Amino acid sequence: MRFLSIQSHVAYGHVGNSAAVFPLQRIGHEVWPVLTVNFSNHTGYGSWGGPLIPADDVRAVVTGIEDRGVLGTVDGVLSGYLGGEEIVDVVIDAVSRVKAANPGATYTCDPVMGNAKSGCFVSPAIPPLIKERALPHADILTPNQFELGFMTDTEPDTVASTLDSADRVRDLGPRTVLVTSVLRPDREADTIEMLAVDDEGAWIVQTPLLPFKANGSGDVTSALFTAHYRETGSAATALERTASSVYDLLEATLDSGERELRLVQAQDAFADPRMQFQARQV
Ligand code: PXL
Repeated sequence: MRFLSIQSHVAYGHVGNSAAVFPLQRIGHEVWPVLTVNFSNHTGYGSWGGPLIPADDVRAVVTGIEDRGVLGTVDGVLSGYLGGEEIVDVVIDAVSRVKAANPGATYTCDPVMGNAKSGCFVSPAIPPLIKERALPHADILTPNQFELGFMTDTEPDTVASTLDSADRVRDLGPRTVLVTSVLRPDREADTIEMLAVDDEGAWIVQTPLLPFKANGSGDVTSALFTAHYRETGSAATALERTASSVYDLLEATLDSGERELRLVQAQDAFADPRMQFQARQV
């Protein structure tokens, strides 16, 4: 498949496209990265160099691809961390142009806003823009539990309330929702879950909770889930493959003692996931 991926680029480390592109390529997909920022490193370090790419420049890259006559061959558009506020409209415009050329193409929106631990880490203008403008165009949405709460004005915590919030957000556009970092109050100790819902049903997968947080893991998760879901049409299979790959990536990162994802070193986990976790229908 071919993905148009509109996300950050960082020179050092792995977030945004610098996290999503290689795993997609490693499992055999073509990726056309469109950059929204060109930073030295992710913002979790507290300082960085390099520019936000002006919205008009991002749009010009999409237009240049369109001028090659190839937009209709795109199977999916991905977006993640948006940088500037105007990028939202550039993404929506790209999605509209791709879908006009290929009605079967999907848009995966990873509504990057923040997480339960750090709170909101994007500009405060961004979350309402994602909710009001991007969400209605999304086919696949990949929020963490915190972002799902923001988009639905709910506070999902249990499996039941998370499913309820996922159904609410599905009424706003995306038929398929992957909720990451599900931390239900009655979970088994030292576990974390992901939950996927589509028109066929809902599934949950549990993995051991590793004692650290690596920036970019959500970007890898959203990309891999999209590719596996588009390839197999099964949310359960996509969930299992994604959990298997991302867990091994995180474990390799933890074992290395490095702060950045060990994306290259753990690459076999993308191409040949061990499938050590089973999804359960809920
Ligand atoms: O992982 C999301 C992300 C994307 N892009 C940039 C980031 C982050 C998170 O830290 O800093 C530039």
